[in-house]
Amino acid sequence: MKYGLLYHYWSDGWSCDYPKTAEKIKKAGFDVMEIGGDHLSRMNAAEMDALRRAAVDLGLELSVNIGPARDQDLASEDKATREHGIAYLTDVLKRMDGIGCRMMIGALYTFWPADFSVENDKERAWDRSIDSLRELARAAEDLGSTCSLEILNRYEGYILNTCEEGLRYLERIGSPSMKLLLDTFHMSIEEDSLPGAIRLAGSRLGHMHLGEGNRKLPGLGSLPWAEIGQALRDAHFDGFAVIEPFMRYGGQIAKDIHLWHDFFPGATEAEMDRMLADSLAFLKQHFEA
Ligand SMILES: [Mn+2]
Repeated sequence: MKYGLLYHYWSDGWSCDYPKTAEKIKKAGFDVMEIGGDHLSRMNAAEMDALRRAAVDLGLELSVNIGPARDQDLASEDKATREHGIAYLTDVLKRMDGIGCRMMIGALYTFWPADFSVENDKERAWDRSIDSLRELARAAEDLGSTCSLEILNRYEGYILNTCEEGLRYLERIGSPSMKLLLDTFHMSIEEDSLPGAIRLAGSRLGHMHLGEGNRKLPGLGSLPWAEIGQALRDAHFDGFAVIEPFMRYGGQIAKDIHLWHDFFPGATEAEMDRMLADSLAFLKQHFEA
């Protein structure tokens, strides 16, 4: 298992200077940088090369996090929208190959966040998205890449809310390139037992997102981290465990993830660095027992 961090930690907006951020993430002790798929999809050849070289020079592995837009919805009733989504994700997979990355993650089966102002037919959405993912799976298999489908809580999605659902869904896709992403934040809302869900996923667990129930860094809340670590060992998880904290108030990220209060008023970058270092040490202590 390798420890990673989502690129946005020091920022309150979604933009990112990746070579510079890669250095900070490495310096903080991580082995993996998770980048934004929308960024990768818009990078020119020179930007992709700079990112690839920064990762190689630092010995940092990469994963790509995608929250597809509405016009890229693989579960859409509209065939052209589904085709647009498949083409978009296939292009990202090819670009990943160019930067030496093999893991694409997120709610790839639909768009994010879901629209609950309309009537959503879950059964039909499964049929349509599963067909779309079978097509995407062929591209992933050809490139030797894996797609980890993120299970979301009820306020952000309706297609996959629990690990048990995710496993039935993977069964229907029927490709080794498709796995599950369990995120402890979403799990804390939907699962009876976090360690139980991890053990249930077993070898189908492709990726982990780590954060407390309020999306603070692991160790600052009340999730059962020692038990989560034991479950990851029991599942022989050897993928990327990426910390995905959302703690900064006041910018676009806070708006998008619905953070309406300031956890750490006036926190300096040095204090953010200290909290991050403490969290990584905490995780290692609880996961490597
Ligand atoms: Mn997540």
